[in-house]
Amino acid sequence: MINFASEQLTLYLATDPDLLRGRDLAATVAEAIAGGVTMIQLRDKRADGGPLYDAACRLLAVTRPAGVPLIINDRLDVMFASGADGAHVGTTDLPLDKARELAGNRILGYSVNTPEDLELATRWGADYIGIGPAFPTGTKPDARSALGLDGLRKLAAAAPMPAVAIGGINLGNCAAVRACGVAGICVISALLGAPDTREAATEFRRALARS
Ligand code: 3NM
Repeated sequence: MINFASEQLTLYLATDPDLLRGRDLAATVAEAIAGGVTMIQLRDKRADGGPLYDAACRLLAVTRPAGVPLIINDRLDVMFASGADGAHVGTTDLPLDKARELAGNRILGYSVNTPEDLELATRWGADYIGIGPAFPTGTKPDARSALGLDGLRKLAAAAPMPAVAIGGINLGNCAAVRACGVAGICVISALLGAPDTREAATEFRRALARS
């Protein structure tokens, strides 16, 4: 198990099976890490437990040697079974208080869109929060309303724990997002939709280093 440090949030990749274009998930994640991704979330809302467990084990074979934490979206059972480093829950997933109780000292993230979400994240001790969507996104059909840079800045300033911004983040806006006071950015389509994931990750790290 990998301990949590806020620098691990710098460039956070969440996976999406619909963006793989036939590529192998673990190989793609390895490319992302080679390019500078610092944290991985296995996110597949439609997968059954068995395939998700298999995917988590395959990803751990890549993330562990690199010292990059692997977080499982929603499924704490898959986190425990695979030995992954943590879980991320949203407002319609397993309740945060229960997730915290179960996760123990593993990393626990929570999705925040409102001050009420932040209050819950604080009360139940989320290790980090994902504030979003920052901008409109096509990747999450049920995403809540976009916060924009002002909304993002306000929630990040009020958060006692480190935050990543998520939703519609790309190379063009990542520096402005980072300047809102978040520890990092969480990206799906601008990494997995790019022709070359490694190159895209390298460009994100360069853009963030300049911000
Ligand atoms: N969660 P992309 S937005 C998975 O607001 C997810 O909590 C969000 O994908 C939230 O980088 C989102 O392609 C989708 O916009 C992010």
